[in-house]
Amino acid sequence: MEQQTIKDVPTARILVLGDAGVGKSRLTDLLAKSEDTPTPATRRVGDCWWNVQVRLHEHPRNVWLPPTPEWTSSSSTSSASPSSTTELFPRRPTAACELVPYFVEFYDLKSSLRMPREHRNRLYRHIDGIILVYDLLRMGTHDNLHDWLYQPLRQICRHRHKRLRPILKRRHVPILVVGTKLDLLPTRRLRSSGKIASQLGTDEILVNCLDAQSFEPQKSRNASKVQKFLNSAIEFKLNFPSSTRR
Ligand SMILES: Nc1nc2c(ncn2[C@@H]2O[C@H](COP(=O)(O)OP(=O)(O)O)[C@@H](O)[C@H]2O)c(=O)[nH]1
Ligand SMILES: [Mg+2]
Repeated sequence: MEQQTIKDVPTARILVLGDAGVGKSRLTDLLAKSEDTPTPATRRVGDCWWNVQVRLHEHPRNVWLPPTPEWTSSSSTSSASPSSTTELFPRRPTAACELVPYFVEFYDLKSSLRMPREHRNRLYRHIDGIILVYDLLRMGTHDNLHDWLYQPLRQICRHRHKRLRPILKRRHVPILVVGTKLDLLPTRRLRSSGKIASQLGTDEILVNCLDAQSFEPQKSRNASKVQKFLNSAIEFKLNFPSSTRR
Protein backbone atom coordinates (compact mmCIF):
# COMPACT_ATOMS: atom_id res chain seq x y z
CA MET A 1 0.00 0.00 0.00
CA GLU A 2 1.13 3.58 -0.72
CA GLN A 3 2.63 5.49 2.17
CA GLN A 4 -0.01 7.86 3.53
CA THR A 5 0.67 10.92 5.63
CA ILE A 6 -1.90 12.18 8.10
CA LYS A 7 -2.73 15.02 5.66
CA ASP A 8 -3.85 12.53 3.01
CA VAL A 9 -6.34 10.76 5.27
CA PRO A 10 -9.84 11.73 4.09
CA THR A 11 -12.61 12.73 6.51
CA ALA A 12 -16.20 11.44 6.63
CA ARG A 13 -18.72 13.53 8.59
CA ILE A 14 -21.57 12.17 10.67
CA LEU A 15 -24.39 14.35 11.97
CA VAL A 16 -25.89 13.38 15.37
CA LEU A 17 -29.47 14.63 15.73
CA GLY A 18 -32.18 14.47 18.40
CA ASP A 19 -33.90 16.40 21.20
CA ALA A 20 -31.95 17.92 24.10
CA GLY A 21 -31.25 15.44 26.88
CA VAL A 22 -31.68 12.24 24.83
CA GLY A 23 -28.00 11.34 25.23
CA LYS A 24 -26.35 12.62 22.01
CA SER A 25 -23.19 13.84 23.75
CA ARG A 26 -22.81 10.64 25.77
CA LEU A 27 -23.34 8.53 22.68
CA THR A 28 -20.87 10.57 20.60
CA ASP A 29 -18.34 10.14 23.35
CA LEU A 30 -18.72 6.35 23.18
CA LEU A 31 -18.66 6.20 19.39
CA ALA A 32 -15.53 8.36 19.08
CA LYS A 33 -13.63 6.46 21.74
CA SER A 34 -11.00 4.14 20.28
CA GLU A 35 -7.50 2.85 20.92
CA ASP A 36 -6.08 5.95 19.20
CA THR A 37 -8.52 8.35 20.90
CA PRO A 38 -8.94 7.04 24.45
CA THR A 39 -9.48 10.35 26.27
CA PRO A 40 -11.78 13.32 25.51
CA ALA A 41 -8.74 15.55 24.84
CA THR A 42 -7.49 13.19 22.10
CA ARG A 43 -10.78 13.12 20.19
CA ARG A 44 -12.30 16.60 20.61
CA VAL A 45 -12.04 19.07 17.75
CA GLY A 46 -12.87 22.71 18.38
CA ASP A 47 -15.92 24.27 16.79
CA CYS A 48 -17.99 27.11 18.20
CA TRP A 49 -21.37 25.64 17.20
CA TRP A 50 -20.82 21.92 17.37
CA ASN A 51 -19.31 19.44 19.75
CA VAL A 52 -17.08 17.62 17.28
CA GLN A 53 -15.31 14.39 18.15
CA VAL A 54 -13.08 12.46 15.78
CA ARG A 55 -11.76 8.91 15.49
CA LEU A 56 -10.02 6.76 12.91
CA HIS A 57 -11.99 4.13 11.02
CA GLU A 58 -10.54 1.52 8.66
CA HIS A 59 -12.73 1.05 5.62
CA PRO A 60 -12.38 -2.30 3.82
CA ARG A 61 -11.91 -1.80 0.09
CA ASN A 62 -11.72 -4.55 -2.52
CA VAL A 63 -8.78 -4.26 -4.85
CA TRP A 64 -8.38 -6.43 -7.93
CA LEU A 65 -4.95 -7.92 -8.37
CA PRO A 66 -3.76 -8.64 -11.94
CA PRO A 67 -3.34 -12.30 -12.89
CA THR A 68 0.09 -13.58 -11.92
CA PRO A 69 1.64 -16.83 -13.10
CA GLU A 70 2.06 -19.63 -10.61
CA TRP A 71 4.87 -22.09 -11.22
CA THR A 72 5.00 -25.71 -10.33
CA SER A 73 8.25 -27.57 -10.80
CA SER A 74 9.04 -31.21 -11.42
CA SER A 75 11.09 -31.18 -8.25
CA SER A 76 7.93 -30.54 -6.26
CA THR A 77 6.29 -33.56 -4.68
CA SER A 78 3.10 -33.02 -6.69
CA SER A 79 2.79 -35.83 -9.23
CA ALA A 80 -0.47 -34.50 -10.66
CA SER A 81 1.28 -32.08 -13.04
CA PRO A 82 1.56 -33.59 -16.54
CA SER A 83 4.66 -31.62 -17.61
CA SER A 84 7.91 -31.17 -15.74
CA THR A 85 7.46 -27.38 -15.31
CA THR A 86 4.00 -25.88 -15.72
CA GLU A 87 2.99 -22.24 -15.87
CA LEU A 88 -0.53 -21.64 -14.59
CA PHE A 89 -2.30 -18.38 -15.38
CA PRO A 90 -5.50 -17.83 -13.42
CA ARG A 91 -8.17 -16.74 -15.90
CA ARG A 92 -9.55 -13.98 -13.67
CA PRO A 93 -7.84 -11.35 -11.55
CA THR A 94 -8.06 -12.15 -7.85
CA ALA A 95 -9.72 -9.92 -5.26
CA ALA A 96 -7.97 -8.76 -2.10
CA CYS A 97 -9.20 -6.54 0.67
CA GLU A 98 -7.20 -3.59 1.94
CA LEU A 99 -8.07 -1.37 4.89
CA VAL A 100 -8.12 2.33 4.06
CA PRO A 101 -7.94 4.74 7.02
CA TYR A 102 -10.51 7.53 7.32
CA PHE A 103 -11.10 10.16 9.96
CA VAL A 104 -14.72 10.12 11.08
CA GLU A 105 -16.01 13.35 12.65
CA PHE A 106 -19.19 13.24 14.72
CA TYR A 107 -21.09 16.57 14.82
CA ASP A 108 -23.36 17.04 17.83
CA LEU A 109 -25.06 20.45 18.12
CA LYS A 110 -24.41 22.47 21.26
CA SER A 111 -28.03 22.64 22.35
CA SER A 112 -27.78 26.00 24.09
CA LEU A 113 -26.97 27.81 20.86
CA ARG A 114 -29.30 28.96 18.10
CA MET A 115 -27.33 28.64 14.94
CA PRO A 116 -28.16 30.70 11.83
CA ARG A 117 -29.78 28.48 9.17
CA GLU A 118 -27.24 29.36 6.49
CA HIS A 119 -24.42 28.26 8.76
CA ARG A 120 -26.16 24.94 9.48
CA ASN A 121 -26.92 24.29 5.84
CA ARG A 122 -23.28 24.79 4.92
CA LEU A 123 -22.33 21.83 7.13
CA TYR A 124 -25.25 19.64 6.00
CA ARG A 125 -23.92 19.62 2.41
CA HIS A 126 -20.83 17.79 3.55
CA ILE A 127 -22.54 15.21 5.73
CA ASP A 128 -21.99 11.54 4.81
CA GLY A 129 -24.16 9.85 7.45
CA ILE A 130 -26.81 10.70 10.05
CA ILE A 131 -27.40 9.22 13.51
CA LEU A 132 -30.91 9.85 14.87
CA VAL A 133 -31.03 9.62 18.67
CA TYR A 134 -34.09 9.24 20.90
CA ASP A 135 -34.76 8.41 24.54
CA LEU A 136 -36.48 5.04 25.00
CA LEU A 137 -38.31 6.44 28.05
CA ARG A 138 -39.75 9.41 26.15
CA MET A 139 -41.26 8.22 22.90
CA GLY A 140 -42.11 11.84 22.01
CA THR A 141 -38.39 12.25 21.29
CA HIS A 142 -38.74 9.42 18.77
CA ASP A 143 -41.63 11.14 17.00
CA ASN A 144 -39.61 14.37 16.76
CA LEU A 145 -36.93 12.62 14.70
CA HIS A 146 -38.91 13.23 11.49
CA ASP A 147 -38.59 16.96 12.12
CA TRP A 148 -34.88 16.71 12.91
CA LEU A 149 -34.23 14.79 9.71
CA TYR A 150 -36.11 16.97 7.24
CA GLN A 151 -33.74 19.94 6.70
CA PRO A 152 -30.45 18.00 6.65
CA LEU A 153 -31.89 15.42 4.26
CA ARG A 154 -33.15 18.17 2.00
CA GLN A 155 -29.73 19.82 1.86
CA ILE A 156 -27.94 16.53 1.29
CA CYS A 157 -30.31 15.53 -1.53
CA ARG A 158 -29.97 18.91 -3.12
CA HIS A 159 -26.19 19.12 -3.03
CA ARG A 160 -25.11 15.51 -3.28
CA HIS A 161 -27.87 13.86 -5.35
CA LYS A 162 -28.66 17.11 -7.23
CA ARG A 163 -32.34 16.70 -6.47
CA LEU A 164 -34.66 19.26 -4.95
CA ARG A 165 -36.77 16.96 -2.75
CA PRO A 166 -35.73 14.26 -0.32
CA ILE A 167 -36.06 10.93 -2.03
CA LEU A 168 -36.15 8.27 0.64
CA LYS A 169 -36.89 5.41 -1.72
CA ARG A 170 -33.59 5.84 -3.56
CA ARG A 171 -30.12 5.48 -2.10
CA HIS A 172 -30.36 8.13 0.58
CA VAL A 173 -27.57 9.16 2.93
CA PRO A 174 -26.89 6.32 5.43
CA ILE A 175 -28.92 6.67 8.62
CA LEU A 176 -28.63 4.83 11.94
CA VAL A 177 -31.32 5.13 14.63
CA VAL A 178 -30.24 4.87 18.28
CA GLY A 179 -32.56 4.44 21.27
CA THR A 180 -30.78 5.42 24.52
CA LYS A 181 -31.23 4.71 28.25
CA LEU A 182 -31.79 1.01 27.74
CA ASP A 183 -30.64 0.49 31.34
CA LEU A 184 -33.65 2.47 32.61
CA LEU A 185 -36.24 0.63 30.52
CA PRO A 186 -38.34 -1.62 32.80
CA THR A 187 -39.36 -4.04 30.05
CA ARG A 188 -37.91 -4.39 26.61
CA ARG A 189 -40.59 -3.58 24.07
CA LEU A 190 -39.59 -4.76 20.64
CA ARG A 191 -42.25 -2.96 18.62
CA SER A 192 -40.97 -2.17 15.15
CA SER A 193 -44.13 -1.09 13.33
CA GLY A 194 -44.50 2.66 12.98
CA LYS A 195 -40.93 3.24 13.99
CA ILE A 196 -38.75 5.56 11.96
CA ALA A 197 -36.05 2.91 11.42
CA SER A 198 -38.48 0.57 9.65
CA GLN A 199 -39.94 3.48 7.65
CA LEU A 200 -36.44 4.43 6.48
CA GLY A 201 -35.27 0.82 6.08
CA THR A 202 -32.29 1.43 8.35
CA ASP A 203 -30.72 -0.31 11.34
CA GLU A 204 -31.71 0.59 14.88
CA ILE A 205 -29.71 -0.09 18.03
CA LEU A 206 -30.70 0.25 21.68
CA VAL A 207 -27.92 1.24 24.08
CA ASN A 208 -26.98 2.25 27.56
CA CYS A 209 -24.71 5.23 26.90
CA LEU A 210 -23.34 5.12 30.44
CA ASP A 211 -21.84 1.67 29.86
CA ALA A 212 -18.38 2.10 28.32
CA GLN A 213 -18.65 -1.43 26.92
CA SER A 214 -21.90 -0.90 25.00
CA PHE A 215 -20.02 -1.18 21.71
CA GLU A 216 -17.75 -4.09 22.63
CA PRO A 217 -18.16 -6.72 19.89
CA GLN A 218 -18.55 -9.60 22.37
CA LYS A 219 -21.33 -7.82 24.27
CA SER A 220 -23.87 -7.15 21.53
CA ARG A 221 -24.39 -6.78 17.80
CA ASN A 222 -24.29 -3.00 18.17
CA ALA A 223 -20.61 -2.78 17.26
CA SER A 224 -21.11 -4.55 13.92
CA LYS A 225 -24.10 -2.33 13.09
CA VAL A 226 -22.00 0.78 13.79
CA GLN A 227 -19.16 -0.59 11.63
CA LYS A 228 -21.61 -1.29 8.82
CA PHE A 229 -23.06 2.23 9.13
CA LEU A 230 -19.60 3.89 9.04
CA ASN A 231 -18.62 1.83 5.99
CA SER A 232 -21.86 2.90 4.25
CA ALA A 233 -21.15 6.55 5.10
CA ILE A 234 -17.70 6.30 3.49
CA GLU A 235 -19.19 4.63 0.41
CA PHE A 236 -21.77 7.45 0.24
CA LYS A 237 -18.91 9.97 0.39
CA LEU A 238 -17.12 8.18 -2.45
CA ASN A 239 -20.23 7.79 -4.62
CA PHE A 240 -21.73 11.24 -4.03
CA PRO A 241 -18.78 13.56 -3.30
CA SER A 242 -19.53 17.05 -2.02
CA SER A 243 -18.63 19.69 -4.57
CA THR A 244 -16.18 21.69 -2.47
CA ARG A 245 -13.75 20.47 0.13
CA ARG A 246 -14.35 21.56 3.68
N1 LIG B 1 -29.13 6.05 32.62
C1 LIG B 1 -28.75 6.59 31.47
N2 LIG B 1 -28.53 7.93 31.39
C2 LIG B 1 -28.14 8.46 30.20
C3 LIG B 1 -27.98 7.65 29.03
N3 LIG B 1 -27.62 8.47 28.02
C4 LIG B 1 -27.53 9.72 28.52
N4 LIG B 1 -27.85 9.72 29.84
C5 LIG B 1 -27.91 10.89 30.74
O1 LIG B 1 -28.85 11.80 30.18
C6 LIG B 1 -28.42 13.15 30.37
C7 LIG B 1 -28.36 13.88 29.02
O2 LIG B 1 -27.34 13.30 28.23
P1 LIG B 1 -26.56 14.15 27.12
O3 LIG B 1 -25.62 13.23 26.43
O4 LIG B 1 -25.98 15.38 27.71
O5 LIG B 1 -27.78 14.56 26.16
P2 LIG B 1 -27.80 15.55 24.90
O6 LIG B 1 -28.43 16.83 25.36
O7 LIG B 1 -28.65 14.87 23.88
O8 LIG B 1 -26.38 15.73 24.44
C8 LIG B 1 -27.06 13.06 31.08
O9 LIG B 1 -27.28 13.25 32.45
C9 LIG B 1 -26.60 11.65 30.78
O10 LIG B 1 -25.75 11.15 31.78
C10 LIG B 1 -28.24 6.23 29.14
O11 LIG B 1 -28.13 5.44 28.18
N5 LIG B 1 -28.62 5.76 30.38
MG1 LIG C 1 -25.23 17.50 24.21
